[in-house]
Amino acid sequence: MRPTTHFYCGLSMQNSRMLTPPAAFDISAKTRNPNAGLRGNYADMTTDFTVTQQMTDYTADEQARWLRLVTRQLALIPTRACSEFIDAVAKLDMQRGIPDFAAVNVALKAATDWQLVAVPGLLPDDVFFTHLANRRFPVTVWLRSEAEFDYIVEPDIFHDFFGHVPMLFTPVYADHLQAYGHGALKAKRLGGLDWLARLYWYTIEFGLIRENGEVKAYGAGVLSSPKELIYALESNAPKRAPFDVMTIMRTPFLIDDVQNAYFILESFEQLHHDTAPDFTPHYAALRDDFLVDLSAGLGAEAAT
Ligand code: HBI
Ligand code: FE
Repeated sequence: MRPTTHFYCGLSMQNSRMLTPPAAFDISAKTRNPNAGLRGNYADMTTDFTVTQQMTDYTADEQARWLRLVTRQLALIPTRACSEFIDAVAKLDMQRGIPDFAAVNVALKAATDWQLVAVPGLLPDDVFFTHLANRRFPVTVWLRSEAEFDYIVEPDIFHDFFGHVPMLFTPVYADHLQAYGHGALKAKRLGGLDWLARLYWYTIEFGLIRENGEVKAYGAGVLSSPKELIYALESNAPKRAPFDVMTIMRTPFLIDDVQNAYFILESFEQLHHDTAPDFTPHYAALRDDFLVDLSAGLGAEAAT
């Protein structure tokens, strides 16, 4: 399936060397023509783009589909997800049904002081980052259709909840994500959003981490996709390189296929520490720099 609207993470192309501004996020156009542009119902949201999750709106078909999605993915994670993810998943009991964000928020508040907010779908960058900067994670309320069971481009509740929410229970990760929100808001003001979007992509979405000598997944895009979870960890095709902020910021990514490159953290402390500095001085240098040519390699290491 080839998506038509591409502004996930503000990047509209596979090779973001050819930088053009992302398609303007025009909610009014969406409300005028509900079939155009974004999925989701943006009509009933408040000014911060949040909605009320209506548990009774989920149909029996959707509950059944959720259970099949969760069950398939749970079978894959014990040997492939990082231990923090596995521990949180055990507490979340996602096989009980589509999660009620209000109930999860009680446990999440106690664990890391984060909160989930229900949203209609993709958000404009600055709205998304403002939520992160305030320890609020936007979770899409709708579930993919049956035709999208194996693959969906836009985030739905399965990607957002199964992929992202478990990691929010880990304090250092949770602190990093808030700091990322602040950094991204600043980068946007300075014209550096593409670099920060790549950082998000290769960490929060597609990040790998070494744990007791083995490579595991912590990125939501990897953990919510059966195909990519196996590919990212077990295929010889992609490059796997040590986590390096400046390399990541120069590495283009794919939004509609498995990645060509993955970056491996040594610890979540490394993520938090290496991204804590203010990148402002680097933006000028990055601006005149060339993107990494993945065909030439990244100093990649063999899969372990
Ligand atoms: N909106 N709901 C939602 N979820 C995202 O992950 C998201 C978004 N808007 C913008 C955005 N991501 C990106 O700009 C970041 O992924 C970098
Ligand atoms: Fe995501």
